[in-house]
Amino acid sequence: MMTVHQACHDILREQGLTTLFGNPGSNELPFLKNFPADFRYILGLHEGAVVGMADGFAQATGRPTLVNLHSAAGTGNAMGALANAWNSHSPLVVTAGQQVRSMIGVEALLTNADATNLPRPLVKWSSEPASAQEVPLALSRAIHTAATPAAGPVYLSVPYDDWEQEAGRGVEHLARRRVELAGLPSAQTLASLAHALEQAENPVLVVGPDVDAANANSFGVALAEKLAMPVWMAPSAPRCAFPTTHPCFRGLLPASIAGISTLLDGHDLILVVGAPVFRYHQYEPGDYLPKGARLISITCDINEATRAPMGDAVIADIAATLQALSEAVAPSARPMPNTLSRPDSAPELPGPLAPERVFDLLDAIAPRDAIYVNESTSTTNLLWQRLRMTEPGSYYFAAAGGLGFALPAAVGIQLAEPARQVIGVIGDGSANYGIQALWTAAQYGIPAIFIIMKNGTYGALRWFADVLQVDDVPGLDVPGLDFCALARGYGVDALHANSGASLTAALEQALASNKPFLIEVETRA
Ligand code: TZD
Ligand code: CA
Repeated sequence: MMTVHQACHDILREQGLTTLFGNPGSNELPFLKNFPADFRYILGLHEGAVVGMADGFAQATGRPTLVNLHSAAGTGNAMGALANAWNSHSPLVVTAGQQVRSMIGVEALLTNADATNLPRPLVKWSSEPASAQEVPLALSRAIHTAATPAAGPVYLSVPYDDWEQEAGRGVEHLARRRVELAGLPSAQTLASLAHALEQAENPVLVVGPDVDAANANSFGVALAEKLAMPVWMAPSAPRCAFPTTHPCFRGLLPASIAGISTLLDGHDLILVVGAPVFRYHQYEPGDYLPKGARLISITCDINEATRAPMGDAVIADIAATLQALSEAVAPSARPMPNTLSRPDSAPELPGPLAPERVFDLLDAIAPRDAIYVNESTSTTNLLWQRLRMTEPGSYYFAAAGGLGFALPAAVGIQLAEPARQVIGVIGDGSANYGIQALWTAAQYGIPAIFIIMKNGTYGALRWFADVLQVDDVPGLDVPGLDFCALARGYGVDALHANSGASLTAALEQALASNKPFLIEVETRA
């Protein structure tokens, strides 16, 4: 006889979900029993950290990734991280243990009452199967739903007495199923896109996170070069989809309605690929588009396509479409844009380091293919100006702006990418929302580097208070934190830096250590 437990483990193995990020409780123990030797369990000490690590891992591998949380309380702790995963199209298969079926009705301790509604609206699909025999089918469906474009988290609640039940007849078909979206636009749609690009006098390309997620960066480069187009990164960028040293690259679009239309003024065609149109942040009303401009977006996400307030959208496979388009368009005779000049290197001044100086030193010393995970909110624009990022998968940021992503995600990404150095650049405010991931890095020997930018304040909120013209707001400073002590408490080596020389020495030591390493650097607010 095959049990539900065996059937589900076969599905997970065949579908390649053998890394499990979790935090267990009693409801989950029967699922975890006899944990197979070819699986690995990555324990996180808080569910926000668990989902943040899994999110990083899922984004870096592009693969559906298994998460196991404890019932309602564990799921609740994970919701902030789930907001980021939902917005980054992360294929997370989140499972949670439920009380035994016969005690759900009386709401025994650790019952996940209304389990399927709890994670909504941050999941594509949510289920608690009606019987034990439907658990394997639900798991299979969960995996394929999570992974199919637009990818995203799904949620599956399983009563813990289901695992030892006998699986239903025919269950063996599930493990080897393949589900794929064949999403190349029709020849007609492609021809009309190519025509629009060729006819435009001054086209501009805006690339977003799903270009990087689809590993389609080189097709974006090919298209930009053929049409000698300037290229901008879509606002509030969660990933870097274009080499920042390329002559066509212009930088990060501002995250406001007026800011974007002002900046793109003069373009008659705006092609947006792999991004929402647009992920605005600060409210600066204005025209959605510059005068005379047409906008076309190519997206894998029907919600992104339909909620955009302007322009046309094509819902399609990002990589296949960008490739086909880059091959279809005739080269333009326009001159190539000039490479942006690099900002002057920041001088060393007395006192805390300027963030610019931190980035200059880091850029000089980090491997060229380093992966940056950023959650230093007030210094994001400076980071983009000063850290060169040329390889696909070089940059990650919380896609919903929910803090607590970067520190855990750095750990998950480093686990997924052992051949590249992951460097988290994290504010002294942000670091506290996912700090427990330091323990996971230490225990599993995951050698990510964490640079804590210690300016003693919620810098981005000070900036926003200025934008909103609000004064005397309480709760914006975070003095009295010792991140070296916190890191050591979790088992991670740490050094404090308060000068260019001490930062460089700490970075050299961290890079050579092949262990997780935290550097607390005093920075200017
Ligand atoms: N809580 C969560 C989960 N997400 C948030 N985005 C916030 C609160 C609000 N918030 C921001 O949007 S930025 C920020 C907060 C508290 C300050 C982060 O401070 P930091 O970085 O020290 O990490 P800077 O560079 O000093 O801004
Ligand atoms: Ca700060």
